[in-house]
Amino acid sequence: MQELRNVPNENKKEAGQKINEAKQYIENAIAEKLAEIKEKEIEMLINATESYDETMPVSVDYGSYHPITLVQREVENIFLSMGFNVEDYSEITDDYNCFEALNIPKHHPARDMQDTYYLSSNQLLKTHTSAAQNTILRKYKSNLESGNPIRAIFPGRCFRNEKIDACHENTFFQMEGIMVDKDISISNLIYFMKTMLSEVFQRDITVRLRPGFFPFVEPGFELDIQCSICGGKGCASCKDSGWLELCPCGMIHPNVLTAAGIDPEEYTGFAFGLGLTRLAMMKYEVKDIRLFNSGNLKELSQFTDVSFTHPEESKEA
Ligand code: FA5
Repeated sequence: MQELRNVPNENKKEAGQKINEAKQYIENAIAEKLAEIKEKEIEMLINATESYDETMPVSVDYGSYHPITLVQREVENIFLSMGFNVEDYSEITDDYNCFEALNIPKHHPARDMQDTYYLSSNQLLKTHTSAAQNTILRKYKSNLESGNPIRAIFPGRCFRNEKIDACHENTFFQMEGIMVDKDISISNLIYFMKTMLSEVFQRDITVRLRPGFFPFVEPGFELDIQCSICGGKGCASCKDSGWLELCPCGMIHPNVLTAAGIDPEEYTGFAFGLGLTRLAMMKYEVKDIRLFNSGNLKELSQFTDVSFTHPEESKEA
């Protein structure tokens, strides 16, 4: 076809027809051969003497941890060693916990950035792990009365109506952390963030802290990590900025403490919302966040050093 332009004009029509005929002939021959092969395959399967017994134990590796599970456990262990409780929280919440208890009243513009699935009876799929703050603060409020701090982390899956790209998913994981006591300050917050990041990465990483607005903290910060895919030069994974928003944080707003029945005159605290999926991206240098929900076992299983074998096989071993 490419050579057709070199054929003299008067012969072009005839040459074009002949090429098309030849193309058609080859395509038909391939289709016929494929059909023949398929038929033979089916025949072989029908006549096979060997049969597949699905009750037999499998002899290959059985599976592996998902990279988000790996990084989640790592962060959990770091905070456990610093006296934090690990809390679980449902994926379905309500308007009060997801927004109102967090100083985001109805019609507040901050809601526009976190659209989600609304279910019946005023329930919704949680848009951020902050949705558990009120519940956890109430659960551990008695700690304060007995002179102990509240220290908790709560990982979880979040859902948002997002324009999906290399660093945004509609379903992703965050890990929230809170600490409340007398005299908790921004220095405490920075200490915990630094400790967590240096333990997770075990290498030098560049982060930056800048002011950020979240109605449930005052002051609020954005903690960004320099993109480990491009080393800060700018690429698709960081939307060409060289930085990735990783862990917004700040001092818990007095209204949030009050909503949980804690006196903000007496106690202060910090909160952070770590993007776990993005942390896994940066730690394992995964270029595209969509890999995590893809079910691509070949790629997802490469980060773990633990693989499962079938229970029967491990018994034999
Ligand atoms: C929040 O969700 C706040 N609740 C965080 C917070 C908690 C602030 C406590 C202050 C105090 P944000 O929408 O920026 O903030 O999300 C937090 C992190 O989650 C982001 O920095 C990012 O790492 C991750 N994240 C957010 N949206 C997505 C998404 N669509 N895909 C993947 N990760 C996301």
